[in-house]
Amino acid sequence: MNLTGKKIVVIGMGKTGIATARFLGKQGAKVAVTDEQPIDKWGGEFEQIAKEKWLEIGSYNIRILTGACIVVPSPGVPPHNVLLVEAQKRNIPVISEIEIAYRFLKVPVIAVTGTNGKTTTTTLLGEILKGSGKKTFVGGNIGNPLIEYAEGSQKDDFIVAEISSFQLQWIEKFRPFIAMLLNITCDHINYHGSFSEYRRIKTRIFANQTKADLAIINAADPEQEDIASIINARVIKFSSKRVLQKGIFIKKNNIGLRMPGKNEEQYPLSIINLPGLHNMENVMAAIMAARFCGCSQENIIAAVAAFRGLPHRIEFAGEKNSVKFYDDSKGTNVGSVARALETFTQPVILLLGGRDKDGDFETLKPMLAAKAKKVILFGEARDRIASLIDGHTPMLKKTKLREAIESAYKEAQSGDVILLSPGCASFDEFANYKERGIFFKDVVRNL
Ligand code: UMA
Repeated sequence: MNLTGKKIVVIGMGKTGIATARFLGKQGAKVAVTDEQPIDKWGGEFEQIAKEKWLEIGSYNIRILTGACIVVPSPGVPPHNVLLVEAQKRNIPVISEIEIAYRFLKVPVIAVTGTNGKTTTTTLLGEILKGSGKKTFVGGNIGNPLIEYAEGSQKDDFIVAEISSFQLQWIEKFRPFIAMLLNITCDHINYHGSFSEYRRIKTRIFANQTKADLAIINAADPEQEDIASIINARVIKFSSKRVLQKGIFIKKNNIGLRMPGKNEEQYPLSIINLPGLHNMENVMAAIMAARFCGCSQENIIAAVAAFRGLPHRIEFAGEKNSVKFYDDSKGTNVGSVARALETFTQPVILLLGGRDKDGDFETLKPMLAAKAKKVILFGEARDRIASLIDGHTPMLKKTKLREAIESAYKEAQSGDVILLSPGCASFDEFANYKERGIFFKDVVRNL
């Protein structure tokens, strides 16, 4: 990809936009950058490129597209954004940061996507590969853009990349040699426009794979039932629900891995230190990819057993008067709330709310009836959620998360679980889900 002298417009000056602009500038492109926010709100790293000769700071207006050869939107810029719509009208190619990075990568890419479990699976797979003596870079949507890696010396054996639907929206040739789709449930509807579009974009992770590549899919996910037929790569399935003739699955107290012509391998479930069936699925997907990369069963078992999970994902956050608190602040969609509820056998008081992403909360009703003793709704989304889940489960509404936690504790009895699994974004009250989770733990500590 020769970028010398070309005008490339980068929209959004957060982590991705700044790293992309820097990379393109180094490649000899003329980079025009813009953002809907005033310049003093742009990412702190912008200072490092602010005075470069190749950089032009443009207004957030279609005028910036004049003479552009390519437009690179940051992941958070939705497809209906005026600049993107206009660029397409003018036939200016719109491509994502991962696409540009891919064109310059020399290290094989393993890509992990799914509505939930991406970060856990990406991190675990990275740990297994590293524990097996393979030099590995872990990046992508997890927090460090792939384009930053493309800029460096690229000395690793593998890249494990967490990939979001936002990043897949504008790929062309992006072709991971292993791609996995963990699950698809309703999320990001306000960005993609509909669930079917979101689902279509998720499956693009397999779009450029060939028979030389591997696609790992979830046999227990109803949204993936007909997916194998559109994949060119070799397909291997994982299942938490049934034993497979070929693939990886749960069988009694073990994970079984069965491949044609090979003895069945067994990995005891007791080595997994993460809660819930969904995490067993994440572990199975990671094991499958690791075996394909040549990791031994012994090294895989050691790495899985050492992995303690990540913060804010059904994380135990303390106990007061025999009431247990769990922080699932990363549970920002309805599917993840269902998965979190599923993991508990005790009565749950659920804290649900924040900034709505047009979630299909009505689908939670059977799960709430089975698992939740009470729902405390909070934040901007509280009224909409209340109207969608109205029924058997008692509800309370509070404005802020602090009040919600305090009232949950007042309502709780010994043996109950108080679970923050908000099913919404945090931006009505917090900078991000991490800040919300830390706040939750702080309030719990001081109850
Ligand atoms: N902006 C615009 N116009 C818009 C939207 C945003 O100009 O229409 C500007 C904002 O004013 C801001 C900048 O774009 O200055 C932010 O860009 P961004 O939202 O794409 O954020 P980045 O800092 O580049 O972070 C992105 C991912 N963010 C999103 O996908 C929203 C990060 O994932 C990712 O870690 C990072 O790239 C590195 O790859 C976060 C995320 O929430 C964690 N991801 C979603 C998820 O996991 O569910 C997909």
